[in-house]
Amino acid sequence: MNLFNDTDIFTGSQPNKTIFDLPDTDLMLFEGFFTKEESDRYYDNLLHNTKWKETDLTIYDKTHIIPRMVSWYEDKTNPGADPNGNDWTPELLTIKTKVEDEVSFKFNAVLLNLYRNGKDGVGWHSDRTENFGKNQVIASVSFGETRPFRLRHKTRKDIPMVEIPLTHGTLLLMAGTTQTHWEHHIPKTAKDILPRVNLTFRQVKRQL
Ligand SMILES: O=C(O)CCC(=O)C(=O)O
Repeated sequence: MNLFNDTDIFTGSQPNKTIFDLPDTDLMLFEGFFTKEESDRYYDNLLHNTKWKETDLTIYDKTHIIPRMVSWYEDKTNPGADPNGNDWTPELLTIKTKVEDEVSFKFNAVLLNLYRNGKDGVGWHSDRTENFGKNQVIASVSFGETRPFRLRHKTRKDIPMVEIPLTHGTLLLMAGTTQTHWEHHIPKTAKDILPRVNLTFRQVKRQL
């Protein structure tokens, strides 16, 4: 497969690293973290071999199907994990190890999101639940169509919204107090676009 050639981010063996100078967040972007060949291979594998499912969300007594497909993988030895949950695939474990080596942090779970087309997206939110802990470290890997990732500070209205195009093979690290002070969003678009697969690696510690 030879998709997403419209990008010049795959400049060599070293990813292009950006550290964002923003308050209340440790945000780091690695463009070309995976090579073009790796990215094409993982995209194809994850698109076709992941156990995708539709899920719903209830807000004010109304249930909505969320506009994307998801899949969850977690170490079964992790307290509270579903013993019948998905088994890690060799590809997911290889991606996880490469990310862990880069960021010097271990993850025990990943949420995969599939944005099938421009009608799929995710509304403003932060990833801060009691299962994940207060200042959780999230490593987000993207394959496929570039989608803009928007971030806004929850209380500092003087800080402009940040928009990061998450290109094929990119790693975005959200650490420090990012989830406490910032929220993020993937907007929908009327453009005719290809699917995008996103993986957010997390460390789940349940309060049992
Ligand atoms: O697709 C993305 O880049 C963001 C996914 C996300 O916000 C989430 O999994 O909580």
